[in-house]
Amino acid sequence: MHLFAIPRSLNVERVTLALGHKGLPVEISLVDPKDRTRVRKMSGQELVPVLVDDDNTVVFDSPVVLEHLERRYPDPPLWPADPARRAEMDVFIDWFNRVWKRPPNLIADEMAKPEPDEARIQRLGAELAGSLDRFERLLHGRRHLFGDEFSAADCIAFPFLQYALGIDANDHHLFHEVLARWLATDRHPRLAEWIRRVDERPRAGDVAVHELESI
Ligand SMILES: N[C@@H](CCC(=O)N[C@@H](CS)C(=O)NCC(=O)O)C(=O)O
Repeated sequence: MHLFAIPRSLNVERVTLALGHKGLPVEISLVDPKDRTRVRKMSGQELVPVLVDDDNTVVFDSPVVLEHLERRYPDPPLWPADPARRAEMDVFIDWFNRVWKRPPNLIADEMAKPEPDEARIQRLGAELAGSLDRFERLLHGRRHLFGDEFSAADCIAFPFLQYALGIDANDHHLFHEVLARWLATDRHPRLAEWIRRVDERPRAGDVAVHELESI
């Protein structure tokens, strides 16, 4: 199995967490962020992660990659077996991607403008910061977002929410700086515990990394 990635991609981290959970070996190839030719040729689009499975099936878009892994390698699971619980998790994943991610994306877009609208940034930032209470409540009395077990919901949310506990000094990605600025908190102890817990999990990143030249 082969995973195409760029360094520090949060959507790639979703997949490496899922692969780590399932104990699946993968080779990771770092793509030059400025040259997407190979990714486009392989998948018909330019974004990573792109997974090429052992039978050469090509899958992209992180939630779709997670679903593919679950279908093909169901054990250990990332979704609940019960159809209703499973649908609830899908609703969460959809909300996270379509609703939760909007404010930080809009803030980053605004900040990249020559004259950013500071009032708009503040408004969106307050919305982003306000979302933390909801995650704190989701973790009430359970170890992960949808229960005691680690799940697809944790894979989807963790790479983004981890910035509530700070940012690596070498991470200068604007979107990540936006997350770190607005999510910083010392008032969400369950969330902080969850971030530390998930951060200890295995990720499929310790495997051979091939630089662009070698793929
Ligand atoms: N919906 C896609 C989004 C993928 C995406 O935005 N990937 C980013 C990296 S996290 C990317 O390739 N961005 C293009 C770039 O940075 O030039 C997913 O969840 O996989």
